[in-house]
Amino acid sequence: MCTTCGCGEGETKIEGHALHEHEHTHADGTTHSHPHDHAHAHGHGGDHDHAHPHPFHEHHAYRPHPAEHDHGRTVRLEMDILAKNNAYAVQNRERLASRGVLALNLVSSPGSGKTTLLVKTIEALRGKVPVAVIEGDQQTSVDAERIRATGAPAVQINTGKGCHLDAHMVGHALEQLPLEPGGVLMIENVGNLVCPAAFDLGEAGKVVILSVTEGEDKPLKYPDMFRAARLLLINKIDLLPHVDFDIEKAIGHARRVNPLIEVMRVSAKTGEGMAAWLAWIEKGAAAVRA
Ligand SMILES: Nc1nc2c(ncn2[C@@H]2O[C@H](COP(=O)(O)OP(=O)(O)OP(=O)(O)O)[C@@H](O)[C@H]2O)c(=O)[nH]1
Ligand SMILES: [Zn+2]
Ligand SMILES: [Zn+2]
Repeated sequence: MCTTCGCGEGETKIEGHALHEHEHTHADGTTHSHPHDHAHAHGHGGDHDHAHPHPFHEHHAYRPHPAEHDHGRTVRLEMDILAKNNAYAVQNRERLASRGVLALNLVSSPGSGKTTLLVKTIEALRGKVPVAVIEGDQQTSVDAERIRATGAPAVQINTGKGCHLDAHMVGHALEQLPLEPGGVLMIENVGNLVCPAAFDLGEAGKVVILSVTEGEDKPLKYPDMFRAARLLLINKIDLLPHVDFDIEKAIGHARRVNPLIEVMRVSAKTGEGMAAWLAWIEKGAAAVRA
């Protein structure tokens, strides 16, 4: 996981502002402010560790090889980070449930077509299901602008060096988004099939997007992600005649790591297969509203 990959917790920005630049209040009423980011527990459960002047990750970023680590310590740090994340995920999930909002976490490699798919999805659901979007990217707000052009509200999270969204960032982004009852929150994660698998954001489900230009062995190479996902969307099927992608083999590989995964074939470009995806979303939103 990312305790060894050098990603930085201290560089997160939401709509251009550092995560803890301002005083803010969490869903459970905890209020705090920090002049700069550091690893801390926010008092949920009482285990503050403000002793760290900078992110855990920075301690590791310049080590030449993970084998130099004390492995017991690495495992403890990972468990600590995930335990804190999971506490925030619980808060996010309660908040979304209380508003009757279905949240989906879209994960994939870079360039699989997530933003294009989101734009087309929002346009198709217009007038039926309100959609709000959290956009995760390392540096730019290009994707959030593409979403806002559809008229849907979007908040951009920039993770800097960070390779995934975590539940704390998503909780703060939620403070800035209108969440309509019966609506859908789409979270476009950072393009990365590794780290986002480990972080529960409080979503109802992860949707993994694999495009036909990527190779059918991805599910075997990144099994954690395909195991964590509820639905596999195979995108860019309009390109199938032009690429060496065995779609049945890809589905077989996905089912080998996750026998329960649902699979849909779509083209965000031509609209082929989109009806099944839209129906799946509407069914999910109705179930949350009920
Ligand atoms: N042929 C084809 N191209 C597609 C399809 N969906 C997306 N694309 C193209 O794929 C490229 C990447 O699409 P994006 O929507 O930006 O992908 P993304 O997953 O949001 O990318 P990152 O946010 O950078 O990870 C663009 O050139 C899209 O036009 C599709 O169904 N068919
Ligand atoms: Zn995108
Ligand atoms: Zn906070």
